[in-house]
Parts: sequence; C-alpha cells; structure tokens
Amino acid sequence: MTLSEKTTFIKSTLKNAGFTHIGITPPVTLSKEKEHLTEWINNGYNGTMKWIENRQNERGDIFQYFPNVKSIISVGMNYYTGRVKRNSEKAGISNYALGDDYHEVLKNKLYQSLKLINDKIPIENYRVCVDTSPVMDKVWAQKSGIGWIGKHTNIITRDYGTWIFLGELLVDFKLEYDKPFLEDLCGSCTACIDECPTNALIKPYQLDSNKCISYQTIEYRGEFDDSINLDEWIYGCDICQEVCPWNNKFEQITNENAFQPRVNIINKTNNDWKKLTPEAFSKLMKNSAIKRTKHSGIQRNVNHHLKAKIIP
Ligand code: B12
Ligand code: SF4
Ligand code: SF4
Repeated sequence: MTLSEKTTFIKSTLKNAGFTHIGITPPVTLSKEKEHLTEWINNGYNGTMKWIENRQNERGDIFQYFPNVKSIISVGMNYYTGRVKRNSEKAGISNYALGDDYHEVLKNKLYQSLKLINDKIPIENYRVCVDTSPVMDKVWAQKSGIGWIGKHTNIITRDYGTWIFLGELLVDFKLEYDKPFLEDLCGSCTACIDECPTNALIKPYQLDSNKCISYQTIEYRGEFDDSINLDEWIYGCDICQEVCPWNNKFEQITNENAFQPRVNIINKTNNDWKKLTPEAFSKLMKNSAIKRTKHSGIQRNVNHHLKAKIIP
C-alpha cells in the first residue's frame, strides 16, 4: 500500500466508525504550548488537579509518552444534543455528560477501528488516547487541522462548533499529514469571557480552573464555602460554549445513540437528586461520566444550590 492509500484507508475506517473529524499530524516537540502549560501550573491554575503536574513532562513532550510515535491521528466526535434546560428547581448537567461516558464510547470506536485497520496495515505499536492520557488533546487537534483553540480555551470547528470530544490514535509509522488550523477565527469577539458567571477566563485563552464551575462541580473534592457560585449547574458548565457565536451558527444535533440524554438524568429536580441513595446513584450512573464526582460530589453540589436558595 502506498502512503496515500494507507492514509485514505485509515481515515475512511475512522469515519465509518462515526468520527466527525479526523486529521493527521507529525509529532513535534512542543515549545510554546509547553511553556503555557508550565506557566499555567506555576500559577496554580490547575487547582487540586495534581494529576496534570504529575505527568507534566509527558504532556509537554509526546516523545516522552510514546518515543516511537511517527503520526498523531487526531479524532473528534460531535456530541451535542440541544441546550441544557435549567432553572432554580432543576440545576443543569452539562451536555457532555447526559449520555454514555464519552471515554468509553470513543475508546471503543478507536479499538474497533484499529482491528479493521490491522487487517490491511499491521499495527504493532500504538497508543489510544481519550482525555485521560498525558497528551494535550486540543493542541494536536489544532495541529492536525480540526479547528482552532478559542478564547474559552476549547477547540472550535468550522462545521460543528465546539461540541466535539477529542481523542488520538498514535502510531509508529508515517502517513500523509494534514495542514494545521492556523487561523484564529475569534476575531474581536469576547462573549465567552464576558458571560462566564465566575470570571474564570482571566484573559483570552487562559482559564483559572479554581474559578471554573466545571472544575468546582466535577474535579474539586471537599466542601464549598459560601462564596462559591455554581450558577445553575450541578455537573459541568456549558455557558462559554452556549454563548459562542460559532456554536450558535454551526452546532448540529448528534445522531450518535450513545450520547442521547438519559431521561432519568435530565428529568431530575434538585430535590430528586437530594433524595437519591448511594445505591440508586451507582445504578443510574453505570457507564456515565457523572460517576466521576461520586454520590457525595453530586450531593455536595445540590446542597450548595438548596442552601443558596435559603440564604437571600
Ligand atoms: C484539565 C482539563 C479541564 C480543566 C481545565 C480546563 C483547561 N482549559 O485546561 C477543567 C476541569 C476546568 C475542564 C473543563 C472543561 N472541559 Co476539560 N479537559 C481537561 C484536560 C484533561 C486537559 C487540558 C489541559 O491540558 N489543560 C492545560 C492548559 C495549560 O491548557 P489550556 O488551558 O487549554 O491552554 C492552552 C491554550 O489556551 C493556550 N494558552 C494558555 N495560556 C496562554 C497564554 C497566552 C498568552 C496564549 C496566547 C495562549 C495560552 O496554550 C495552552 C496550550 O495550548 C483535557 C483533555 C486532554 N487530555 O487534553 C480536557 C478537555 C479540554 N475538556 C473538554 C471539555 C469538553 C471540557 C468542558 C467543556 C466540560 C464542561 N462542559 O463542563 C469544560 C470547559 C471549560 C473551559 N472553558 O475550558 C474537552 C474539550 C473539547 C474541545 N472541543 O476542545 C477535552 C479536550 C476533553 C476531550 N478529550 O474531549 N477541563
Ligand atoms: S465552563 Fe462555565 S465557569 Fe468555566 S469558563 Fe466556561 S463559562 Fe466559565
Ligand atoms: S465566544 Fe467569541 S471569543 Fe469566545 S471562543 Fe467563541 S468566538 Fe472566540
């Protein structure tokens, strides 16, 4: 098989698996992005997410994670299912967490694709990455042409906006490479920065996790003091994506079954969540990303809302 045939076959296999975005880039040593990462950690913007620091060197240098890497096949998958309805009785759960856990969905699709690819192109050394690997998903998506990193720090695509999950298949052979996405189409817009209810976007392209509702509701362990504002969310936050004009114009509802909202999650009020036992939580959250906060995390988040309603 020629280089071009190999590349076409791999891309079409991934497309058939349901990935909406596929781009390929050669691995390079990151300099600018590595500096940003170091600065971000030194400023304490990772909060209590020590796992970012622990594998900081690998995040900044893909060769430390997978020395034999020759091609980074970056994938994206649209997960948008419509705006999350929320109010004071029923706090919101971010779009990304309403269906099956995306880590499992994307990984299964990547492994299934690998099997099919392997029939024609033997692949011995590879890595499958979805979020949890020490790899900067957004940086490789930009370099492989999928989109640009917006001022809210997420990847924006021209055709689906930001509502896409990212992952990578790293292989130890060369392929035909795509051009990086070099434009920054944010222009003079600052909607995400202006509308963030907690001013977590401290500067364009810079997020202080400590202030971000997504971090507070999902990653932070421990109790909240009264100053913490969760707006109307109990798991994640979609505001900077909801206000992005690129989403308003280009978002598309996904037809992926795995991402369809679970009725018994979206229908719950704050009081229903409060009454949910640990056993019922485990059952409900089987194969859901929400299990990350555990029963105690959801209870803490809901209680914070209920308390905020009592205190005028
Ligand atoms: C840690 C993490 C978080 C943290 C920190 C977020 C962050 N911005 O870093 C928290 C818990 C807050 C979080 C929240 C969310 N996350 Co998150 N998260 C990650 C994770 C695991 C690592 C990100 C990382 O490396 N951060 C390190 C910092 C340094 O990177 P950065 O902020 O992106 O900074 C870059 C640029 O902004 C820029 N930059 C930084 N400083 C400066 C300074 C200057 C002057 C300039 C010019 C540029 C610049 O350079 C940096 C390197 O390129 C990735 C998965 C992965 N393995 O990559 C998912 C990931 C980024 N998250 C994702 C999602 C979906 C979310 C949420 C939307 C979920 C939700 N609805 O609640 C929110 C969005 C919040 C937001 N506005 O970013 C998706 C994003 C998909 C996409 N389309 O881009 C990812 C890729 C997971 C995935 N595999 O799909 N997340
Ligand atoms: S996810 Fe919410 S809190 Fe975090 S930066 Fe975006 S708008 Fe702000
Ligand atoms: S809201 Fe505006 S500034 Fe923010 S990411 Fe979208 S286009 Fe860029």
